[in-house]
Amino acid sequence: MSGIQFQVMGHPINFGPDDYAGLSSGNAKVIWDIFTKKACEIYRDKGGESLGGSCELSKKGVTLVDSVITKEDVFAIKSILGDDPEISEVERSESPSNGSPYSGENTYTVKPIIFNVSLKRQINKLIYKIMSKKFVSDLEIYFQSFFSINHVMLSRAFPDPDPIVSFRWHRDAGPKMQTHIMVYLDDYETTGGRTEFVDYEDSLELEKIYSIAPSEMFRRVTDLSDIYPKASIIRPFPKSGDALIFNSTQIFHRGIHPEQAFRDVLFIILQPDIQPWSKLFPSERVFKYPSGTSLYNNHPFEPYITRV
Ligand SMILES: O=C(O)CCC(=O)C(=O)O
Ligand SMILES: [Fe+2]
Repeated sequence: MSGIQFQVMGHPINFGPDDYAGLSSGNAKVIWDIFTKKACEIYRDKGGESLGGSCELSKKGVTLVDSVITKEDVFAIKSILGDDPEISEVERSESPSNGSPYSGENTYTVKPIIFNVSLKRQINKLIYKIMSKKFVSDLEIYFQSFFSINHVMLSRAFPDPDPIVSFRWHRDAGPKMQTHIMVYLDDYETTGGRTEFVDYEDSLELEKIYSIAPSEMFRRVTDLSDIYPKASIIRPFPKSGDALIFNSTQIFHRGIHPEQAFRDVLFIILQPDIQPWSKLFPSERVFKYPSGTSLYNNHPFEPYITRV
């Protein structure tokens, strides 16, 4: 590791021998665990609050926050998106990765919306609104560290009688504290589209009997009642402008396709970081995903490395 220094805002980050061994291992999970640990240490050293564990998000792994943006904000973004499912910004997504029984089939009814300049501008504005002082401080207490926005996505889901991928029970690949904010841009009552969750405690039980690698999408199920009838499923009913916030790598979740109309959602993907989100935002980088299927692809220390 000689010749490489890690610095945050000019201050070196100190590592122990175990950390160096972990960093040299090339194992993304190990490297992310070290990064997360450092992020918590730095946050504590800066006098960050240490009340983690008390909020619903910390206890259950998911929470519904009402009205993180206003109806006017929703309207502003909807008027850029339009309501024609075939609008040019919307492209049919790739079929899921090769090897799944769905490869090549044209049945994948979720479309990532391609960001144009006005969408990017509007989303940046919305993110500043959502990230109020209180909202950020609550999230820091949950993370026990600073956090940053890894990327944002806009997706439009259509009715689909045979749900696949994110619409079957799963956990995402990625660092342990990876947390998604789903800002619903439609009322559940209008579309029927929503998202369901199994809380931390039950997710720990479920993983013992339903252990599926992120690549094994075809083994994912839509119904848990045979596998784990006791699971208490959390079923929020979001209105447009509400946000679902959840730990996507530790708790099981699945989308429910809309029935009547399409469901638009803005996703903001958060990961622990060693400096506040606003130091790394705005950035073109947040619009760059997907570059791969795993968020482990991003080396968390990379922005902080100084080669000497
Ligand atoms: O679209 C949905 O409701 C599910 C989203 C999901 O699986 C995720 O954000 O990781
Ligand atoms: Fe997911």
